[in-house]
Amino acid sequence: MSTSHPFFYDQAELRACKRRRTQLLRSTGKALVLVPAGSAGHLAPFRAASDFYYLTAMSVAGAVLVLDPLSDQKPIKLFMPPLTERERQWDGARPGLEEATSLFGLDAAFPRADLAGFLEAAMGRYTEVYWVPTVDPQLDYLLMQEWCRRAAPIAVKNGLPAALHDLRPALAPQRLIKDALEIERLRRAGKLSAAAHRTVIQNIRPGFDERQVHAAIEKAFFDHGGDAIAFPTIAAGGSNTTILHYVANNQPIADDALVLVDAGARLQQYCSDITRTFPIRGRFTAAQRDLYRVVYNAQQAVFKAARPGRSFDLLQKTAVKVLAQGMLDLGILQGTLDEVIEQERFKPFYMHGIGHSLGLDVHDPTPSKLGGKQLAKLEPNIVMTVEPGIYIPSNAPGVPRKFLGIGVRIEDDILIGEQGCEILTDNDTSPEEIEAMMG
Ligand SMILES: [Mn+2]
Repeated sequence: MSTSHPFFYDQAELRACKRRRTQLLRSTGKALVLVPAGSAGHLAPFRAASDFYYLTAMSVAGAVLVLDPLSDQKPIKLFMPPLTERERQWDGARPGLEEATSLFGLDAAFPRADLAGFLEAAMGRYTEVYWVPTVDPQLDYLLMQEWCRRAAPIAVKNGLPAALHDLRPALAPQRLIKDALEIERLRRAGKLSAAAHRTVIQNIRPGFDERQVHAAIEKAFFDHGGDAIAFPTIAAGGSNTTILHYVANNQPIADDALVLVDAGARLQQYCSDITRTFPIRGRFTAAQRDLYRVVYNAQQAVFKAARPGRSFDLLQKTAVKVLAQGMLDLGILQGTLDEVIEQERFKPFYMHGIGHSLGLDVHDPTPSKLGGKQLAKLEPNIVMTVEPGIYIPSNAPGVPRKFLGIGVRIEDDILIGEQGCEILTDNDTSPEEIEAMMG
């Protein structure tokens, strides 16, 4: 990996951003578009809001990208706080107004202080405005103020105010389908994160507690070239494996317990999301192995089903079928497969979706979640997680005792291709492979 310039990763990404802006302009047409980067917290590492980053490859707090298509000369504008000497001393260098145009290829850059005046003039020329709300409160305020000033009198006269749109549903379908640069980064993020998980599985020994597992996986991410963690690490032992979003990570782990690690590295802004479950002493108990194999089979079935044209819902149904049949075979559920599925009796033990879109965000925008077009069918170049699981609470009634307090999840990241799917996260996770890895 080479980082040729302190302000960006590579030229290809800057060219990709230009294509993304052009593509977005095709859907927003002759509307004004405002995309804020958001503001920085004190001493917290700053990550620009993903919609802003996707369109600029810049991470500058307080910046706002403006697509101003009715402006003949310089339609792609950036408003940003100018880089001061004080900031350079306290926080280090970052792109300034000059670099926004000379390096990042935007048409024009202005101090953030000019944004209010620009909006006052520009809002008179547009009947449609898209923006991303709640990222930059001052931008929300300026926009509302200007909208009220202009629209209120017109609304009173005509009953029709100018339209103000949330940009997110318009950009979400575009971000769902990854471009070549995004796929390349997601591949690398997936590969390094999978290698880090393997390192942890190979090195964890009985006696480790959850804090040490937590530290081990995050160290491994950095050792393998990751830039950051993509989301708070889940390092659970014993019955904590049955808690979906367990993040306390501070308990001892019994010698015969399972360990569940749900963690991923971020690489050049792009996320991976992997879960591995393994026995801390290197050998599954019979009950652990039985549950594990059901989850493993469910994931393999979903990999086979994942291809363009298949519905997202079908992946969920595929997983449920294998998980439910497996739990019937093990005596965890009773009845027929049809009954169990129709009455959703598997839900106390498998209560989440089979996966989610993955990209700049760990949960990348999915159009169905934003009120836009329902994601009915899979398409090439969607990257998503596949994460079936079974979680048997310690107090589950009517379940054979040996399964109580066992949770298993296996999560990998896939790229939908033309024919099927490519697994981005080296899925060497059969019970035999896990045991072999632990030696
Ligand atoms: Mn996930």
